Amino acid sequence: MSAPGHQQDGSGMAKAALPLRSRRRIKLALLLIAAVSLYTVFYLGHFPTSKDYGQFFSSGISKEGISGKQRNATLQARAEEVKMAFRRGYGQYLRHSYPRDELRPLSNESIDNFNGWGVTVVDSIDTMFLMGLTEEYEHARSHVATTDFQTCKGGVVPFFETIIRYLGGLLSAYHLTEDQTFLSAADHIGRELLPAFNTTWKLPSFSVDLVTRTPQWGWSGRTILLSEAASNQMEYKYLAHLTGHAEYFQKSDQVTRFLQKKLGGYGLWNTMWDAMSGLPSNAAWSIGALGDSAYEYLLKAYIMSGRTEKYLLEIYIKSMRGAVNRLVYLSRTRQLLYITEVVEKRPQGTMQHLSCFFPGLLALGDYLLQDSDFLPGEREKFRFAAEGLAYTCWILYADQITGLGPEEVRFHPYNGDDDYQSGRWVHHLDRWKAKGRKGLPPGLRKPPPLRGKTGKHKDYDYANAGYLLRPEAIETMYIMWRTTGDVVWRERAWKMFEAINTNTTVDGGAFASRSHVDIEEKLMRDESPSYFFAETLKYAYLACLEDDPLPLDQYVFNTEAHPLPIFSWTQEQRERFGV
Ligand code: DMJ
Repeated sequence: MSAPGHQQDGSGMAKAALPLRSRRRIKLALLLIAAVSLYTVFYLGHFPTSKDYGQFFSSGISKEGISGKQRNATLQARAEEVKMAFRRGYGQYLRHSYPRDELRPLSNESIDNFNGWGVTVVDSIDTMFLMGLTEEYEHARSHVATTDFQTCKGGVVPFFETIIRYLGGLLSAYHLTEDQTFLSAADHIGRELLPAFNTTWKLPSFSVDLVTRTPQWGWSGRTILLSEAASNQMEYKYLAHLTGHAEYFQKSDQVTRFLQKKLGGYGLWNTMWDAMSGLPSNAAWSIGALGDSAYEYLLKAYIMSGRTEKYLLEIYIKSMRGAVNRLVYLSRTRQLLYITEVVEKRPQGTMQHLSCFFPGLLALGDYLLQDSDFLPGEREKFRFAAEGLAYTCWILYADQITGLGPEEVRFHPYNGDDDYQSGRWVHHLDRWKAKGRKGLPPGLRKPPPLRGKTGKHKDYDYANAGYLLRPEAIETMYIMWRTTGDVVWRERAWKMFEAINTNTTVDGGAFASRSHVDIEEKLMRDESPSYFFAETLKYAYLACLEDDPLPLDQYVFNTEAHPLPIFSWTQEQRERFGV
């Protein structure tokens, strides 16, 4: 009941009864509530609607706010911009370095770091084909037709890099164009690399001597590096399907059969193995360097060959369980979710750019697999991890002055000092569930970017502040968009491309790695890796296309972003290969 003589407003509040100070306080509180709601909508809650997002990031894209026609025009303009970037950078390579492997963009010199067979050309064929760059494509085709993929300086070629860049590139070029030139070259390279498997445990060696046809070893001595040994199934199995050569299937398959037996109780593999004893030679688990594509190929090879090798699915799920439970942590103040290397059971607190493929892999698994492939509750956990980690990969770009993502950061330990363990995400998630799932799950709160702030605020320091033109983050933005349908990921991919285009272009128009992502000064490195054309620009381009030319239920990308089609073994192949 109100005091007599006091007017009431619509809400029943007696205006006159409130002194000025109280009214100000109420106004302030309302403002605060409005601000908090906005913050929640944009950062903490589920993604903003496309409309909110369009306004907030002034991207000009908004499914609801702009007519389909305008949206198409914007996307087409973006695709054109990516294409121009490709032409410019690749043109510089052709001008200064062709037919050598890669351009040194600052000195305009060249380097033959991958056999001297023109890796930039072969790695880029499918990208130029998808972009409709006829002139560049015709030139690349004649390059393949006239290159001697048998001879190289020193006679020794690295196994893994030759597989993912050359073999992968040629196979996807063959699939897209049906030009026999590419398949013949792929078959030749595939055959020449087979001696790598002639080791005690049939695990491929670091490199192969093409003259003596013997396995050779690299910087790590007689050590098998996990990712390098286990990332050839997609290429060899597709080649086996195309050529009918059982050896391609069997040699590659026996690597994962070996690794299947060695999978530790936690679902993870050590990253280094002694080639003689067949035992681990370190105590490190990693989803970044030395580990990454070994895990990636489990799912992708399983899907690519028509889901026939069920054991791959089994290891994939076990290893994802291991990675999510053992390698994922929360940072101290911003509660960012990150995935780190664990050495002798001790989390290192670091996160590499290379690891940013991982949320995309989880999202792809979620998109392609069935409920029955996961343990109860596991699918949701993997989804949360994908979303939280993908957001961190985005934040690591959005936080920087250049808008580029650093090669490696070290997050601040959850509990101060060296206490990384207490930030183990799975424990926080379990507690959140036990307490009735109030609010957002830990690691999914999505704090805003902190551009221009110090490490203290950002909650991490740089372990390596360079941006090496790598694809993993934009790849994950792309996969998140295609698998969730949420355009916010596509917009993030576009922001990443814009930052790359602006901040890694050097005089003359080539692209170069950058030494520091968070300083204005353009300190560049004299390198322009082929994967930039094969992967980074391909994902940037695909993210601009409404009509997907490579639907994820029909294609899988190898670890160098070469799309390979999902196929079925013939009955005859099944019997002869022992599928
Ligand atoms: C690429 O060559 C491949 O993606 C590989 O699996 C890891 N690193 C580079 C790009 O960063």
